[in-house]
Amino acid sequence: MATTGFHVAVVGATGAVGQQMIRTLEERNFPIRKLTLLSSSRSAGTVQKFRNEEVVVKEAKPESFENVDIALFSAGGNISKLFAPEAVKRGAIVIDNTSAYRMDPEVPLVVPEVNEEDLKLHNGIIANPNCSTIQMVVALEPIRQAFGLKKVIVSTYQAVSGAGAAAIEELKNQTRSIIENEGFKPKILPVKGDEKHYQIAFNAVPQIDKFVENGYTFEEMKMINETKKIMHMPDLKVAATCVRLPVETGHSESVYLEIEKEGIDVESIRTLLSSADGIVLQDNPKEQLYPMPAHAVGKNDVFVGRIRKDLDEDKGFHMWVVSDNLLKGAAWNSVQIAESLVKLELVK
Ligand code: NAP
Ligand code: 3JN
Repeated sequence: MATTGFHVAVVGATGAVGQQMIRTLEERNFPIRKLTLLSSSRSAGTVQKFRNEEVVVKEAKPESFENVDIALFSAGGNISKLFAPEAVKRGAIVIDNTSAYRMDPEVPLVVPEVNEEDLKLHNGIIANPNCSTIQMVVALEPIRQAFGLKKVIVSTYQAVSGAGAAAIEELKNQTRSIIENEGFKPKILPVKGDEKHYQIAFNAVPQIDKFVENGYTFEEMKMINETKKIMHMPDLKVAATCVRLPVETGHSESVYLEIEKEGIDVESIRTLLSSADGIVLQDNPKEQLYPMPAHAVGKNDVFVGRIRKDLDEDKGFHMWVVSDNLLKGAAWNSVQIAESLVKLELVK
């Protein structure tokens, strides 16, 4: 390990997101002098490779955060509630991937392409938004800046990796069982620990996270509330329907948006998005060019295509937005926040 740089801790290091965090820190060559990997007692003692060195995973405890500069959390909201204050008390800046602090007015909720400046307001904890929110706001922000934004209606097509390592196994095992004509019992999806579980292989399930009393799911309410907070638009009209598909990784979204300005054509939106930070435009119907999750896996960008003007509403547009939910939706956005903290000299 290097002798200069930061002491970074990853909480939930053995999970689907944590594994991507370790890989992303390595790929980005983030300045690290010490890496602490934390999990529950179940995975404590296992070994992870980082920069050709072996790092032993330890059980997360309050004292694990002594001398840590930056702690990346992705072990669920309860673990963040338990340990993030312990990390901050010991001088660390926490970048939290869970929903535990996202709507706390004292906690910035940050997507660097949209609201990097909000990092300056942090009090020790910075929240990473939900994966579905992140890719959508990256695509919306350049449009909002140029033409204003009035309304957003989104339907998502979400990959199983968003529900963790066990959900990926469930999709693979069910697919195999169905092809081999063997019986199977759904155990994890749509919500781990819930009463009912449904087949995900060769299916589409219109439930991600539990239901709220208003008939929406928590995932849908996260998209609605987080979008307003990140974009500083409390009055933005947002509606969401979130659906789980039998895709391993890569969330897709059909986004309908209404802008403020009149008379804008599709080409103007294409031009805008083609040079926007973090976006790759893939939009050429004649050549059947459009984004797809299988092509987005392993990439940090948000891919946008199928941009069309609504046939009835002059200010209405449709677009298709795809991104790797474990990277820009989670690990990369968190490491990007850490890079922004270094750039803005908010961590020393
Ligand atoms: P996962 O694959 O199930 O992994 C869970 C991780 O949490 C494992 O490393 C697990 O360690 C660890 N963990 C569990 N209990 C713990 C404890 N008591 N103390 C310390 N670590 C503990 O789940 P995942 O998909 O990586 O997601 C993890 C969390 O990240 C989610 O619950 C969610 O809050 C957040 N997340 C956010 C987004 C987003 O949209 N930004 C997307 C996905 C997930 P063991 O190996 O020891 O069990
Ligand atoms: O299901 C997905 O595609 C994204 C899931 C995210 C998630 C899963 C479990 C708990 C979250 C999240 O980040 O919103 C949480 C949570 O922390 O509430």
